[in-house]
Amino acid sequence: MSDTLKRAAAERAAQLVTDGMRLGLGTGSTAVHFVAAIGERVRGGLKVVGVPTSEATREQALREGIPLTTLDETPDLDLTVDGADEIDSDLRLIKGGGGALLREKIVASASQRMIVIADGSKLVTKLGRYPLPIEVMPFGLTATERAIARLLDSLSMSGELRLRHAADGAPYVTDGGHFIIDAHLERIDKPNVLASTLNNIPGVVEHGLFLGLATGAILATADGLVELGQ
Ligand code: ABF
Repeated sequence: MSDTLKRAAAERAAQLVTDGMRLGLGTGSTAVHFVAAIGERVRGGLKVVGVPTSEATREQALREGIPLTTLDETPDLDLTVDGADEIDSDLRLIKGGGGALLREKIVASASQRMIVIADGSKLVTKLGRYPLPIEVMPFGLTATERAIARLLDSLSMSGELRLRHAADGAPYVTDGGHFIIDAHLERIDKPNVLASTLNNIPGVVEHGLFLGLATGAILATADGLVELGQ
């Protein structure tokens, strides 16, 4: 059921793509359907170029025959379509459960529009139940983790910080060669304050709070598609 909903949202987003668009191609099990739908349209004659947000998406896009570019060649994108782990009614997001948050944020920031595609279960009234991914430098890991804990304390927030591990038990390593600390916060009352202060910690590379980046969302529910923004 959930995969059917993800596909429905992705296929609706693919209909918004027109000839000549420079696309950001998202990552994750919902974005996979978007990349597949764009691949099908490209094979039918659609002319677009895409910037993938992960190595996994790059490989899929190549298999689909989607022409790829980079942000160095094409620094301004028209539209990014990507999934999310949580979205609120103000289009604020938690992303990074799939580990690609850094490239996802760089690509979304280079895009005029960003549309989130998800099944309706991702819509929340308050962000934070989903653990917030924080991408950190391996160098100084423990010091960075302590700095994050001190910051949370100063914001009167509590929650466990857990280093993400891969299936083989080793620390999970992102496409950029960094680690991820998942912050189990349960609720984030002031996302703007948390986002900006996290970015002030030197060992923090990026975090999964995407604020002011999404311009629209397509959420698939059992009752049909819900579209927010544009
Ligand atoms: C990417 O994939 C990530 O930012 C997010 O963690 C995940 C979305 O999950 P799903 O696989 O459910 O689409 O968009």
